[in-house]
Amino acid sequence: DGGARPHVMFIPSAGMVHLLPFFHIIVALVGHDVDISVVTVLPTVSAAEADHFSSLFAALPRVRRVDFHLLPFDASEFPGHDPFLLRWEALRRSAHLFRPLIDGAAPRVSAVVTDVTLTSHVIPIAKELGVKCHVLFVSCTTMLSLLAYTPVHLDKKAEQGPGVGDIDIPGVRRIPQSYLPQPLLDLNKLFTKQFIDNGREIINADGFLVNTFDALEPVALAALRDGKVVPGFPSVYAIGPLRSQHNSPEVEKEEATGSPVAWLDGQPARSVVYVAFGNRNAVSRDQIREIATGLEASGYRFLWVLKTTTVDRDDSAELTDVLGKGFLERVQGSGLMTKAWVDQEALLKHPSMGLFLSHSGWNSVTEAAASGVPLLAWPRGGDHRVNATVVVSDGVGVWMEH
Ligand code: BUP
Repeated sequence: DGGARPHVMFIPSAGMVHLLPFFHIIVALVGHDVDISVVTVLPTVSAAEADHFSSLFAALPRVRRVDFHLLPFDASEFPGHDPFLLRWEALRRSAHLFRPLIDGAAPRVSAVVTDVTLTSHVIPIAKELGVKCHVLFVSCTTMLSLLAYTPVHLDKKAEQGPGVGDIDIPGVRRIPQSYLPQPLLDLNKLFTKQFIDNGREIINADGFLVNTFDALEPVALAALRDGKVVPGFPSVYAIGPLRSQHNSPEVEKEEATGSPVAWLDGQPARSVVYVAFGNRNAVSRDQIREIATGLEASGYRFLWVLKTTTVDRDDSAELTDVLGKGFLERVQGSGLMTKAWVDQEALLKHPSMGLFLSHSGWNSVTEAAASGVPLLAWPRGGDHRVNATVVVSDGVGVWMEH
């Protein structure tokens, strides 16, 4: 751009799984010769998102915050839908407002980095304005190949009859129907519509930044780069594992809520089972009770981050109500339970960590792989089963399929 200092505008989406990789890359870019602005949609869906945005802007005053106001959105059109999916839809319906934001920014925006949930709307706007558009992809490369190939698969499948069926991604692997994000099985679902719209548009991106590394997903990376999945697929850069940088807002947060770390300090090396199912996966009371019974019976020490609702703002249950007083007393000393936000990445690096029982959300998988903590995958929904195939094929853990 004529030697001028570039200006990168980040347009993230909603949900910690989508936001944390953005925060990591923004923190890593600060200090380089680049202007940064971050589009911030308010209010956020969860309290964790709000906290992280606040600490990001407080810690990095030179990063410009560009507030974004959604148009009114009537969620009652989609009863019972996940609040994060609804936010993606609300964003898509307000997405034409990104045009003046990008076009009117000073200094002129040189590149946009957006989230995959917004690609069908943001890529065309960036193209029209002559601004480069990269996508920061927050799941695994196998999932990216599935996103790219699903529209092709469905076009072919439509000729053969109804249903989705297994999806055999050229050069990558066959994904059995039962491993797919389950809403995909219903072509009328909101998730499916978004997935297909985004899947068709991604070929027009200028490139993909994926939170993975070559040794973790060599086959899927090669297949996309060689055009085996979809001919002419944009460049794919494996930039992971993304992690908090020193002095990042996340690190400060960990110091503020240090108690799980203090507890881990008192445990023998490699002795603790860490149990956490991410930030937006509610586990039912029955499942919680079963997990509690299993952990107690195993006799291992454990650290359990418990979430009983999809959105943390709604989580008012007390640990005693959920687990029962008797259990809490019996495991005192050998088990630590918390409902607070923890710095998972820091916890996983702790020498006393021995095993991670995880829903196999992609951030969790990369964090465990980067820390050398083996995973026991218990996929819940969404991309988790596809991620679990990577856990197994790359030897970073096991998945007891059931
Ligand atoms: Br909860 C929680 N501390 O207390 P995933 C999560 N995290 O640092 P998700 C914390 O949030 P989906 C907490 O380290 C990871 O980076 C965790 O991302 C961090 O799953 C992130 O693992 C969670 O990809 O989404 O957000 O539940 O179900 O869509 O995978």
